[in-house]
Amino acid sequence: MNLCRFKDQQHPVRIGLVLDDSTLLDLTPAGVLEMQPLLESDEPVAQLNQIVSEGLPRLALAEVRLCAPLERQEVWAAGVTYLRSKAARMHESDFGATAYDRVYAAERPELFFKSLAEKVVAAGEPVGIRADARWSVPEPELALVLNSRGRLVGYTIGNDMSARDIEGENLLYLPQAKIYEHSCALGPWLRLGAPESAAREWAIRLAIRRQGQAVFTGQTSVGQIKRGFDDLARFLFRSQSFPRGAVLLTGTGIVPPDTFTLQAQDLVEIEVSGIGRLENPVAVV
Ligand code: DO4
Ligand code: MG
Repeated sequence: MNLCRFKDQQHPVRIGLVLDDSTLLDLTPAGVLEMQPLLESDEPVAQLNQIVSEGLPRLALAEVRLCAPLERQEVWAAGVTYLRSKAARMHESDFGATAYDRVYAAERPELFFKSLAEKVVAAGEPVGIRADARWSVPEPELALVLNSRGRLVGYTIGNDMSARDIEGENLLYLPQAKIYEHSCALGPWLRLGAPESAAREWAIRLAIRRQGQAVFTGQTSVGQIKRGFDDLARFLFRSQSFPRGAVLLTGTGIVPPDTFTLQAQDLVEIEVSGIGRLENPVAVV
């Protein structure tokens, strides 16, 4: 089941169920005005199955604009959860290398704050590359949607945009490499009702297009993540509460070669086989 937030010219943001590639069901007449109460329920899929009835209006996906699939949750990110990410980061950073090596093996994961909900970019909106960076990459990541009790209730696709030269220069610059205007994209919708075992079978694919031509493609599998989702969620909720829930990016396993940097007007396409596709153009910020 795919739950989305959407908008058209006449109405404010509404909640819908994506039925297929071209149709969505508007849940407004059923009294669903926000995602949060559903995400707080123990059985959101069962609840949605009860709500969905023949009478709800069907809309063409092409005629609405999808909004980022979160409301007031903070967005956090895990790092160095794939061997590929560890290797790339050890290579980019001379005196930071051992930190990456250690965190990959340690019990405590790397977790960092990524974005406020209102700063998240939706499908189709530009993701940013910093004007003061010379090496910028997308990080295609599975995002866990956690409710206020830390329970995994769904997934979406995330792009943890990163300035690798700034990150590599000094570990203390990580917040500047990771948190800036338009540095976090989420979408296109939330996938509900898949257990971790199913999600671990999903493929993640990245394609970067420049003037219509693919200039980088890469692929990995969610199964390559070293840590369990419960483990990541438990650490995030240690000594910290999230009354509105949280979204947690799970790290990247696809890293373009060191000679590659994004440019303005590139198109970043991230596909997660169990969810869909998140596409964003690139702009300098
Ligand atoms: O420590 C650097 C960030 C790691 C990261 O974002 C990732 O592995 O995805
Ligand atoms: Mg990342």
